[in-house]
Amino acid sequence: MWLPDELVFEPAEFDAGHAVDTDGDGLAETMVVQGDDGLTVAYDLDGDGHTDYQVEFDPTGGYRSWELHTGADGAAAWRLTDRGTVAE
Ligand SMILES: [Ca+2]
Ligand SMILES: [Ca+2]
Repeated sequence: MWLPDELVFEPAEFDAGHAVDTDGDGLAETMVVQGDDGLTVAYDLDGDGHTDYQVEFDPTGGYRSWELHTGADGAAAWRLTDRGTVAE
């Protein structure tokens, strides 16, 4: 069962020009965006140029992680995989 806010999730537009290669495989897969409402870390894990995993941090230390999930019918949808508070 999916919560309504999962259905309206809009991932960050992945920009390889501003991404970094954190695992050294030659593909820049991690992009960090500092916004007015917090920090967003977007990942293009399969290298297709589009975000498929994203973690959002709000100014109060809360976070949510989202994953692009492809179902058995091939349809892709975002779902919330974790949420919580970063330990201080
Ligand atoms: Ca990489
Ligand atoms: Ca991708």
